[in-house]
Amino acid sequence: GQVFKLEDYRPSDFRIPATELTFDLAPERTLVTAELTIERQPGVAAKTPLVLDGDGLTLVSLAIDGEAAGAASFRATPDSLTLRSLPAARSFRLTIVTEIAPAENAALMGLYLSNSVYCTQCEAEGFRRITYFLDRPDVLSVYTVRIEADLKTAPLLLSNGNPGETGELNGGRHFAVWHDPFPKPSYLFALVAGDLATVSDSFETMEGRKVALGIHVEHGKQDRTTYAMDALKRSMKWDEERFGRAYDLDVFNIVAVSDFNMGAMENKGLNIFNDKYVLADPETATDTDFANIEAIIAHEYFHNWTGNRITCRDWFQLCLKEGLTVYRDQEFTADQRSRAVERIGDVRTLKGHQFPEDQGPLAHPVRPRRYREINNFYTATVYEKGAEVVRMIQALLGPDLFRAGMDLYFERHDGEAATVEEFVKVFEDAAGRDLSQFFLWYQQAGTPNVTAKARYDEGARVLAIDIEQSIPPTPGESRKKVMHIPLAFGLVGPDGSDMDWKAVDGASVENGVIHLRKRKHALRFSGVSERPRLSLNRGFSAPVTLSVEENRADRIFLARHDGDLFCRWQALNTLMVEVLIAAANLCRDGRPPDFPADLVALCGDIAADESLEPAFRALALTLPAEADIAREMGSNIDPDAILAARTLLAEAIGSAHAQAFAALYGALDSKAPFTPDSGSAGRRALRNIILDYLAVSSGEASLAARQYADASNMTDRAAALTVLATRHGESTDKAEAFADFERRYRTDALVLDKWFQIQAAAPGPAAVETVRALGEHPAFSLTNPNRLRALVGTFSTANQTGFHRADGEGYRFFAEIVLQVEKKNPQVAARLATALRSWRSLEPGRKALAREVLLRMSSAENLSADLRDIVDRTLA
Ligand code: HT7
Ligand code: ZN
Repeated sequence: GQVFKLEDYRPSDFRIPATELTFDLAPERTLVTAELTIERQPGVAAKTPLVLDGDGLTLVSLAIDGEAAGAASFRATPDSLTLRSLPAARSFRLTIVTEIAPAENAALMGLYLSNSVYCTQCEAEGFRRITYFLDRPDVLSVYTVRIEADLKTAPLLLSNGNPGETGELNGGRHFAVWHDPFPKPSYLFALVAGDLATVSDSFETMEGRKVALGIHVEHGKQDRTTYAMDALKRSMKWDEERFGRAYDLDVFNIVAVSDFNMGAMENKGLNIFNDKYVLADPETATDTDFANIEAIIAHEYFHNWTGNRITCRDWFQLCLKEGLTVYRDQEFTADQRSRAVERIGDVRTLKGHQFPEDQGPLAHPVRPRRYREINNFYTATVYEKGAEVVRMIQALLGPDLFRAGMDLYFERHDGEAATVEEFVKVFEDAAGRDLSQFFLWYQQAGTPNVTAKARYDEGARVLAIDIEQSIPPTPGESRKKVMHIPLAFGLVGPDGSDMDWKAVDGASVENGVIHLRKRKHALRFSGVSERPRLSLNRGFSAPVTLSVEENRADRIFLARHDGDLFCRWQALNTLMVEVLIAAANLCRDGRPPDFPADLVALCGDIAADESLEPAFRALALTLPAEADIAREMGSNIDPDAILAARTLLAEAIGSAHAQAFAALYGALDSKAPFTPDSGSAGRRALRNIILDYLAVSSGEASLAARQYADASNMTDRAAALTVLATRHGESTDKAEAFADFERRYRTDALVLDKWFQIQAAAPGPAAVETVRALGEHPAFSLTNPNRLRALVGTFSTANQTGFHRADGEGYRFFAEIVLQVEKKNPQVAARLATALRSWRSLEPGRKALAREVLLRMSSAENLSADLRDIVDRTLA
């Protein structure tokens, strides 16, 4: 396959200032007429050929300036349309008619049918599956779209922009015209046609524009859109207040479809969503579902300015829109909910997804320099680490200069396709700062390691801190440059409050932040009245792996008293990981581990601490996941030993506090009607983690069974079912609850996904057989990405002992499925396959078995570019 390189970027020789599309929709044969106004760029020779992108297209006809093109004047293949003899005039019109079959499109890219609804997905390169075009993000065009379809089966006709003329046609057909005045790249084009129910609302912008809002869902699901609509209006308001950005069209539409490769898509004025991220009510959605809906609705809406009004010059700049927009949606959630809890959640996601990526064979910079398949670069590094880099810019500049930089970005680049250099330049210009060393965060892959050691000189009242950074090698980058790493910090005194200090080397310390710009720093702080505890990387100010040489007692102290709640959580989490690694090593040797009493006591105190919000307590009490423990171990991983250690620690904590936990469980029982607000969700989260401790320490299934039966909402019901699945192996309570859930929700695919998911995550060697059997369930489907992710995605990413079963059966089953899926939907198959990325960290037996299946996949016939790219890089 071809390798695309950042350094090879060249602007296009042609522009397409206007695009008029007519869709004559039919499932098996849709005709697409594209009338393109093409303009040669100044200085480009008239003999320069025009090469348009295609992907699997059939050309029906081609005309230039209204005249049918002679066969000798062009060459059409499924993948390109080349015109060699073009009119001498700078500007001319092309009329291209192509024929496509939406009903046959299982890749879910381009125009396809989802439950009889026509819909499109064009990012990154799906538009070329609809018509021949300059399908690259720096070619911006003004679109006018006419849709013709059957009136009965497709009464709703939507595209980007504002609505225009509509009317009836012969033969039971009708049409609608849409016009989007904002020039946009082809990846933001969208069309929807089908029979959907519409929920309407409105929003008045700060500029006085009255915007008609529509959410379109399957008939009968209208009541499940209340939360999404509310989240949309809150997002619109927040972007005005926080960033001064108002919406710019007369309508904003959201459509929910059930077959979708990712979460959602920010098409201009017409966001298309995976229905999982729109539909929610207390009976069918968990608190996590509500939170995801709020975040994704916000994320796609925020793209209107960061992605659509200012788009990317090329796909290497993907983080320009994605990292920035994730940062914006994280800030939105922090303002809507609890900032500390949101930050801890975001860091858990980063460490759980991005750190393993950055530390394995698929590592790449936030702005990659090369790719074979762009679909494989919608990664945690581009999105989540990309957001961390923006967060660091805001930390370096402070809120006011950051806002000034953002204002300058919108002012300078509105309507353009921009680069990461241009983005960073606005902050340099707004703040008068040099960010050239900082820019390495975009260019170098790998998670920096930072080590720190503090020494206190009582006589001199001086604290000395030695800090060192190193960045491990990553694929294709063996030598790393020294980065600019901002570490927020505090010195915590004996009473738990922050102490005063004075930096002796003022150059590296500014506003409570240590700026590492060299490999090694020896810092000194004077005027420190007593021996402090060092609270470092507060709020996770830099996405690094930090090891502070300190004694356990200091860490326990920080876990109890650090004024920075993120660091308090981090200290406790680090203590747990250390203890669990030691315990896993003992379990592996068949020796019983022992858990330190101070840590067990601390967990009880946190559970009982009413001064802490319940959501924080729930996060603190959540033991590091098996995969987190594995990542911290780094090598020679035996998932069975890790599971054993984790279960024993849960038992130890649960038994030590059995009475107090039972009382807390009772006290948190709410009879009030369900509300999805973060305070109520936090109380449910705490109660459900306590249920897990009570279950594992008592071995009694009755409590979880009762909660399952009495549950008045899906959060409590699913939590009880999870406890039954993970803590009560073969009980009849468990069997009955699972049977009941299936009966209740068998016709509701999104809810039944939870049933697939919970079973797929249940640990132990039998999981492979369970998952294999569930693959035969009538509600399961290999072609629906949500079903596939619920069952196979969960099994491979959230079931360490099942997937990594010692005999390799988990891997073999997984490879079978990936190869089947790949034939229809390569993009989803490739994403699933990344579950094997950390195979080199496994113990030798599993490592050899994992390598075997990777090699088997690699030698499969006709491997798609998507899967080939992932498998080759994973094995390299
Ligand atoms: N920008 C969107 C990415 C996306 C996507 C990419 C490739 C293939 C299918 C896709 N669906 C959505 C979503 C976002 O980040 O907002
Ligand atoms: Zn996005």
